[in-house]
Amino acid sequence: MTGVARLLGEVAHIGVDARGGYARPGYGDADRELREWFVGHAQARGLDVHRDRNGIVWAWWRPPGSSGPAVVTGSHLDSVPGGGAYDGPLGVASAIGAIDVMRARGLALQRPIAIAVFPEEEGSRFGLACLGSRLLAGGVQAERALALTDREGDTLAEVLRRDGLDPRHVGRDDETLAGVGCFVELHVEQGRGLVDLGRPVAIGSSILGHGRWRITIDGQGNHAGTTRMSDRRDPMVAAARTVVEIRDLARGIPDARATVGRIEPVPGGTNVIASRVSFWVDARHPDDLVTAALVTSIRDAVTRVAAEEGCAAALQEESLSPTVDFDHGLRDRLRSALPDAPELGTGAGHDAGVLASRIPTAMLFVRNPTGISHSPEELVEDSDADHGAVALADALEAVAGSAADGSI
Ligand code: HGY
Ligand code: MN
Ligand code: MN
Repeated sequence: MTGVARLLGEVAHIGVDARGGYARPGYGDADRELREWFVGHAQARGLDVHRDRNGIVWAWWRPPGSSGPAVVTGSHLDSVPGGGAYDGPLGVASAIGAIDVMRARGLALQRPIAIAVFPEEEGSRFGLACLGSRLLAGGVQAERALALTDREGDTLAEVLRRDGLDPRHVGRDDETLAGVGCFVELHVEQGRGLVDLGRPVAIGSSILGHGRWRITIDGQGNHAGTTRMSDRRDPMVAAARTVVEIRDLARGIPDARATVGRIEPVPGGTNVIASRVSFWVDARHPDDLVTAALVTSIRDAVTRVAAEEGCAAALQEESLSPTVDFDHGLRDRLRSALPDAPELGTGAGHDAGVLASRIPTAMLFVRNPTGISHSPEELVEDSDADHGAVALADALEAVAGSAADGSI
């Protein structure tokens, strides 16, 4: 009905991860192919498309008579390693579908509408979540961002240059933000809330504060066969013990989450005692002070365990996003447009969460029958994808059309 499933079907072959799901790191070939797919559809609809100095792609629809700051929707196209088909692309495809629905309704909107596609939302390549929206909003200093490196050791500056952007121009962009009245992001639900409620679409209420910390443990690299167990200073053992302690610490704090999903031994040989092990902790809690306290406990634990194993440990913050309560006025407008939609919080971060520090933002979530995300098992039924795009059209119309009183 809205064509969202068909749109997603057009990109299903892009960036397939041989291990299952998708591997679409920011600024990579798959990301670029997806971006071109989006630009093609936007231009085919006569939208005015441009890519800003932070690499965000904007597609503008300025209906006759519309003026003032835009009502913006959109999401991201990059994925985590082994990611699902909907985390990000559903929001972009639904934005295209919503504009098709609104055009078919022949609406006379007061405000222009834009679709924004943000790069490197997952932070899978450079470690900093929501890199594009963070640069736009001034949530990260340009020089810190440009010095970030990927697993190949390429800096963001080098990657941006190869991608046709000038690193000297990245950073906070108040001029672009001045043209944005609000941002409404549609996203696949990354949980079972809507499944349990038996509803297709929800309005977002909040985002759990979350951060990422890199832990490095240094020991003594050596031979697996000639080194007696009593003579070892094995960082892999210290890391393994710490991972279990992190799990136990998080289990002991209601609503806390802590995850170690990535671990990198050096040199990583089967018959080699590692000299160094790096691993990353993703910690989250509704109260930012509790997150901070959990990280302090983790720091203490890894320092103690490393010392017991004859190793040395360091913990470094790589990304931090505070808990976000979405703009109440905007949420009320969405609630008036979608009276049957329940409200749900999310434990997942989003560009809408980062932009909330600068402009009113809101989210819509679409039912995911498996409730699983950041995995190939992430799912949205075609009929729910249609519900989502129509709900997004209703929401955008309520905000853009109701702006006649000048308030957004
Ligand atoms: O990690 C997150 O919460 C989001 O999917 N980037
Ligand atoms: Mn994600
Ligand atoms: Mn996402």
